[in-house]
Amino acid sequence: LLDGGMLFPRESSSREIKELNGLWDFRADVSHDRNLGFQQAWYKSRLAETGPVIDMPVPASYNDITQDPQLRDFIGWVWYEREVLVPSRWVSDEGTRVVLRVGSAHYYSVVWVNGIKMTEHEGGHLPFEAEIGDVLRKDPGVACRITIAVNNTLTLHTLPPGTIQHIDDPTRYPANYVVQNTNFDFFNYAGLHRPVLLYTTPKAYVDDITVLTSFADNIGLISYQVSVLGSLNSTLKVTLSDKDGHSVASSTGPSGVLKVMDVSLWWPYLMHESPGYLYSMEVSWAMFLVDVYALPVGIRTVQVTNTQFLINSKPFYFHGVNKHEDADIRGKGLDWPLIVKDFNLLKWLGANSFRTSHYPYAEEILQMADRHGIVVIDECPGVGIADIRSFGNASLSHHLVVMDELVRRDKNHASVVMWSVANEPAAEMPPAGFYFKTLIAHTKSLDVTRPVTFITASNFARDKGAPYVDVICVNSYFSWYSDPGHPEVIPYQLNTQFENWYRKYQKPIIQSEYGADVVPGMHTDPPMMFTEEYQKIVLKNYHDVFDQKRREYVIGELIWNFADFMTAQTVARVVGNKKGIFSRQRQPKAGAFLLRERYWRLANETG
Ligand code: BDP
Repeated sequence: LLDGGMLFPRESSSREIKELNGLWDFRADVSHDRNLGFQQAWYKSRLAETGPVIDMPVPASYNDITQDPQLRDFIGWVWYEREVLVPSRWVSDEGTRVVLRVGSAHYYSVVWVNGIKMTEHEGGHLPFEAEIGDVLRKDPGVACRITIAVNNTLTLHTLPPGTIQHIDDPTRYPANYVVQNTNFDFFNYAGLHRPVLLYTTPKAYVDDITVLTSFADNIGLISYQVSVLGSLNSTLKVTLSDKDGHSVASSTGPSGVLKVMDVSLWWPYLMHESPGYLYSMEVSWAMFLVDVYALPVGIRTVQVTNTQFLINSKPFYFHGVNKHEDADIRGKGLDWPLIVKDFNLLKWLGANSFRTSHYPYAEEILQMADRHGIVVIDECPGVGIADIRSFGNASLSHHLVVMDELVRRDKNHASVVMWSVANEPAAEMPPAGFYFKTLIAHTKSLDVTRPVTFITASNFARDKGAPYVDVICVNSYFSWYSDPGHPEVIPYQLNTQFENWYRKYQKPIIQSEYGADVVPGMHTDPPMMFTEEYQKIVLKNYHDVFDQKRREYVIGELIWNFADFMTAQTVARVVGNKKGIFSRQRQPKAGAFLLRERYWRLANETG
């Protein structure tokens, strides 16, 4: 297990936050071996003193911010720097911890403060922190200069994996160049993707909280565990308040059970008139001047039978979407207007769920899902594990750490009902059996309450990971990647797909991807690939089979994809993947209206 918790930074009477979003100085290290920044120790003085800098917004991917093709496709280290004035009381008071937190930086990062290395972190999509108070105290009065070097290079042992190819054939190319090959279908956006901030806590502080929730009749139960760091000779208090701020249960000590009479359960929004109910669990001390942290908690249960997915003991049918963190200009940078727009579109659509394909999304998005009662399948960045070397020990150990980090970050979200440890791995390869057995067992040891799955596109008879999942999640693209132009094959092939998987495993099945590309505004009759009509007929043919099978053991359908998104440039992509039912700018295609009608009908029938 990892050292320490990763609670979302929240203000309280004992904690302050200073956001560092906005403009940072930026330079890509374009030197031949991409290592000049380290050789010249660019972190030692202001970045502007060692070379030219440009403005770079944070949070955002850097790729689409300038007109420079070299920066869009850059591979290697880029350097960010920002000077901050820290309130003097943070520095003068020895009793204050000052923590620097990076919401996510893709892919590998090194962080310095005033030229002193604070931390490094591997992996985009998940937060990391460093306590910087001691460094600030060395030189009080001096501005706090934060330098973050970020490298987007993917190798066989990163998650997701990739390979670097050196193109250096003088008979064909005027100059050498390097390509990042990947086995996933989205642009490898990079940079400081989520908020960077400073926050304070007292010296003795709440480091982590874990809640497990259940209920019996009308009594809700929250069994909690609080870890406190820094010594404190005082009793820890835990108080649970309802939405109106009334205290409804309390306890003392670092672990215990809160009993909530007449509980308001957390429900998905189509299953209840007051969905997404969250209590506030405040952890504090009897003494003055100690730490206070309030965690939102939804009380609900999740279970899987061999034909059903149950939330609060009621069958739940996933009618939802797969998404991406992706938009014009900001790439994968967190963007509130986009987040709120997307939730509005989910509700317009009648979607009750989404999968965080193919990496953990920002915590801010999961908090929205909690509050709005949208169900989430939380996926780690295990996408495109296809090379046999990526099933080796180095890769597996890193994958286990990523699951540690993911569960540590997301364990308390009521909206998260299942973990997905990978998307479309080469699960038929011999080492896949051991790999997924280990990975899934590890994830279950981290969280005993949620089912675990990975998303497969392998043959049912040869998939070596499927024996270990709780829910079978299958992607298929009948009449697209196979039998292109023949939507009439779908009923037969899809029925066979479901029957094969169910006969072999007797586990509930989610169609975790299906879809077709549409260039918005392209029309033909009879329908041809890439037209609005073709997407509609593909969807319709899939839906007919879902309607038969959902009465048996199919427990969900997630369209690929919610919106168009950017990919690498290939012959199969017309400025990105166009399988969205919304365009990248979030305008509906014909398929969105079809899906909307269906999802609202399903909402009335199944919730
Ligand atoms: C699936 C992948 C997804 C792709 C999709 C597609 O899981 O990431 O974008 O195919 O090709 O296999 O559109």
